[in-house]
Amino acid sequence: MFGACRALILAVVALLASGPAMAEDGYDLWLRYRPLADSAQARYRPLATAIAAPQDDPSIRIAAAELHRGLTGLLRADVPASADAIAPGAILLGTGGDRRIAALGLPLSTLGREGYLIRSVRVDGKPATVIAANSGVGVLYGAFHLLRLVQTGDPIDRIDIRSVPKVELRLLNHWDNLDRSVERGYAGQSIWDWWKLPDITNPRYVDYARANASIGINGTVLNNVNAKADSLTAPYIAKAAKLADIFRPYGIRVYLSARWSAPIEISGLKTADPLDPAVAAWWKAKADEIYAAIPDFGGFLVKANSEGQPGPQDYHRSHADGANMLAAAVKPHGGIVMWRAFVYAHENPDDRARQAYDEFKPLDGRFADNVIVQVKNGAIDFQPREPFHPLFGAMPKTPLMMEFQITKEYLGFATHLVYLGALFEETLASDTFAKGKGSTVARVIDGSLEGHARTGMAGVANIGVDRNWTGSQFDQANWYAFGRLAWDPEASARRIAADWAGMTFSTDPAFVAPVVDMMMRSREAVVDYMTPLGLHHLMATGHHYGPGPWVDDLERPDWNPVYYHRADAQGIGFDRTKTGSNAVAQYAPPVARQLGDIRTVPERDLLWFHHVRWDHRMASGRILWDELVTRYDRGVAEVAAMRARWATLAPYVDADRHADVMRFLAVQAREAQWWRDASIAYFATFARRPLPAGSPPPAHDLDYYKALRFPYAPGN
Ligand code: GCW
Repeated sequence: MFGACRALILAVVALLASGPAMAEDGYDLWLRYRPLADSAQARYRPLATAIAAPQDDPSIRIAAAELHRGLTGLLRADVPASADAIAPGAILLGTGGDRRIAALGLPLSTLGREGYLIRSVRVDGKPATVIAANSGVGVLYGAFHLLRLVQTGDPIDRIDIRSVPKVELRLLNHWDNLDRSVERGYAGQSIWDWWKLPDITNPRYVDYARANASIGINGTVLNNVNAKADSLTAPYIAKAAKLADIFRPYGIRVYLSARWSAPIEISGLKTADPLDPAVAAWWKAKADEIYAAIPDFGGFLVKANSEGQPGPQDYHRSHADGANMLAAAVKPHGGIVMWRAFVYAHENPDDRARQAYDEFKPLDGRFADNVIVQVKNGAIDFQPREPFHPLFGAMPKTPLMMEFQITKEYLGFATHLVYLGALFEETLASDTFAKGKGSTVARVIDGSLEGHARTGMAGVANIGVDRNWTGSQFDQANWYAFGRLAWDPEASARRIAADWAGMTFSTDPAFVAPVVDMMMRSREAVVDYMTPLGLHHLMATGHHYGPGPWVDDLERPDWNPVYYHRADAQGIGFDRTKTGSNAVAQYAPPVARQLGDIRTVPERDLLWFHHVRWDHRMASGRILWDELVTRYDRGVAEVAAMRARWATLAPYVDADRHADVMRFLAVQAREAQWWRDASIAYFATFARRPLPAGSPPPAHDLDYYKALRFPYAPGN
């Protein structure tokens, strides 16, 4: 009895002595503000003695409060915020309208509404740091930038930073339903408690806004693109308005997904034909109603005539007819319409990868000027790897915005550690050759290639009510990286990972270097153990979690994995060249030539574009079958290496989060093996060749993998 009691006391003492002062569960994200090392505190303190900020702008008040909170935590010193006199080492916030800022003669005119300057200056003869912008929100962004520098140990003396977002709309898309379920969400229920809104609000809404503002996200689509008409009824508009009120000072606008058939469902109209004047009048009145409640409402996001959703084609009208009618309704209020290009129909026998291009390309130039077409990064659907969508660069007269998926529907949900910064960067850096070399997707998205002022990037959110927000510690990095890349699509994913790891765990280089390396490799690992060499869409039915390359019995051909891999006795892969679907011809000629030739296509895209013989000789000298198996093995080995590496990093991370990540990696290791074994067991039935030397046989026979069922996996 005494022994047990003593052991308990010792355990408690050990716990108190070891870990940091506060328990870490991931809730604080990258805004933890735990004390820096003593030497760093000493370095920064003279440069952050006080915060001088005008009190009349709500965003600047928030910026000052955040700096106070952050610096007080990081420097273990009270850094007071006031509107008053400048002390040496003060941080001065303000816009050009502010007398003290105006006196500094800073070049604010080129910053736009959201850009900012951070500079070391002298005010009244005293050294100070100024954060200046043309709006309070610009100042808020600058404050978060300064905090990031302190968090990651970057110098802030003699500072001279100018930052302007390259993309106008930097949005999260929540696939959140009104009953709080989240389509393809793996971090618990929706954070929007629609039932209690607008009367009762959750403090999380504020922390959500802080986190988003810290990475420059300036808009949020609150509801699923598979929308319910109810979101557009008066009670739900009032709920959305409450959220908009909370988000406004953080620079975040609210948008809604609109269900095409809402006029029929809400008001009993006979039709939703976009050219019917009664329908147009209904949407105009609806827009007026929304703007009366939410004066800065951003506009609508629409999924139409896709996967069973209603749309203008139900009335033999085009996507442009539909988008333009809605655009006219929001135009007087300055609103926009984001019209998704994710369309495909099983009635259409064409290669699914071709369909969005075939549908939208002819509409180039036919969209109203407040419409922006939202295109997924690849032509199929958020796979571990896809070549860039052929629409990028192919619709020069139409602004196109990027849609990435932050939630990892096809990359192991929140369970697998996969850093998507590498995926986002790969797509953005891809060269469309639309206007010659250097016509990158990033330049289509930021408008510079085709001269569009309206630009945007959307990320399907991975946020839920889980304590750590995103379902796992490392999935926070994907939210973070999305925001940073939306601000600057040419930023480095590696650099962003380093910032995130430093702020989230530890800035010790002995920690950051191996973690960033692990993050950067993690994306290739998932490609290897799920869909190597250009394979895609091989997941089991419904939940999209585990492997199901054998699935061939779904009602729509283009939902079956066999449609995509086309394995047979000769070889494997989807022929998208001239001899096949010729989807490759949708790319600009230099790209089409490269991808369409088996000798020049990058191996990473080989089976996306070609049906390749099992004995085809690969760059490694191995035949295709051996290379495929080798890649699967490599993916499994990489996860083992990630586990081993993370285990060595315990000294740098609080025990709770370290153990949490360790447990997730154990699941990932088991499941990487499952993907590898099931896929190899299945493809071997076509290849009919031995495994390469040293590659172990699958743990079970194919029937075992085929019989596995997961009826309650999220998203089923
Ligand atoms: O990938 C598919 C998802 C659907 C999603 C759809 C889309 C919102 O499996 O759940 O529906 O994409 O992007 O519209």
